[in-house]
Amino acid sequence: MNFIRKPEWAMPEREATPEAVFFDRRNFLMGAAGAVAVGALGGIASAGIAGAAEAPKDKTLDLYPAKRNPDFKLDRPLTEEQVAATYNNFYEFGGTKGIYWLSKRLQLRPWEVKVSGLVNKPKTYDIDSLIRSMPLQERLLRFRCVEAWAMAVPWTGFLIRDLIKAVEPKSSAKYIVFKTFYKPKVALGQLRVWYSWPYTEALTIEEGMNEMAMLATGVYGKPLPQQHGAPLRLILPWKYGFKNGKSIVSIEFTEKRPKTFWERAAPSEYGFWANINPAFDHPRWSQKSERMLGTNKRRPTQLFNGYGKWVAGMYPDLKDRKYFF
Ligand SMILES: Nc1nc2c(c(=O)[nH]1)N[C@H]1C(S)=C(S)[C@@H](COP(=O)(O)O)O[C@H]1N2
Ligand SMILES: [Mo]
Repeated sequence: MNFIRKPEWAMPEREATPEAVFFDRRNFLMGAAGAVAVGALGGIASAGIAGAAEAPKDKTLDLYPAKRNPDFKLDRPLTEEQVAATYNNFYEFGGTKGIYWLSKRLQLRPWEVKVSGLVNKPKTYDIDSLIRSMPLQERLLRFRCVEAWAMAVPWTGFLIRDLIKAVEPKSSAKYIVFKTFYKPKVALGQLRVWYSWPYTEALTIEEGMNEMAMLATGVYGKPLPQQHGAPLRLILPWKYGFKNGKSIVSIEFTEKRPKTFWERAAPSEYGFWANINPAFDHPRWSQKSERMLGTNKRRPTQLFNGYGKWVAGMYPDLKDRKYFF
């Protein structure tokens, strides 16, 4: 149910980032004092810390760096790895950009991805076998958040279409719904009850079959770090960043279009399609230009982030606002 709609920007900082108030970084991750503080909040101390000795290893390391696809040339320098890795949106871990250290609490193995719904071959994949069964490639791509910051990043991953083909959707399937993990003892942002966890994003099957639609497993020639949505996240570079759901555990084929996370949180500001278009401003700011992370250089926003050649044909009316927020 969606009866509490309280966007992040409407909250005092104290509510928006409870974890930052209760814990300092070192104590939270490592120290006994941190464990006591966490325990006081109610049993959270039992949550696993990433890197614990018993955690199984990533069995895909030999796949990186993957072969670069030369079709995707950038018109701007790559964003520095450290810059991209320390300025993130990942509300599961808090409402600020500096959550990379909190995200390290997420254990990446074992990890399963359940593919279900209207398909002939539903399957729950172990993440390592899933990644090993798909052809990986690297693409240098522009990435644009709806908040008007942007970056240019080398993502490694596979085409969603290769997974779609493997599970054989039934003709009644119209949408693909992607869900992030739900582990509020690890991701304390998920204790904020006014959001509809787990983070949910979705595409039409046609969008999922598009050449530009990827599931990323790596970045900068290595497996994804937690803050970028390890071990599996969407990369849809013609859409605003919030469509690029992170740390996916479920992929479901449905007939009905779901309500996505940001559509539920603020439906007048964030829609289902979320294609990038400088001609349609966000209700609270302009989308005409974007700020590159690292350099702060401003660049004009491009229709479909410059990927119209691949994706424009999927949207019948480029004058209709519904496709562009
Ligand atoms: N599960 C989940 N996925 C998410 C988000 C989130 O808060 N939770 N934020 C989105 C937004 S708004 C953006 S801009 C991108 C940021 O990706 P990055 O941190 O890898 O740059 O992740 C998207 N995917
Ligand atoms: Mo975003």
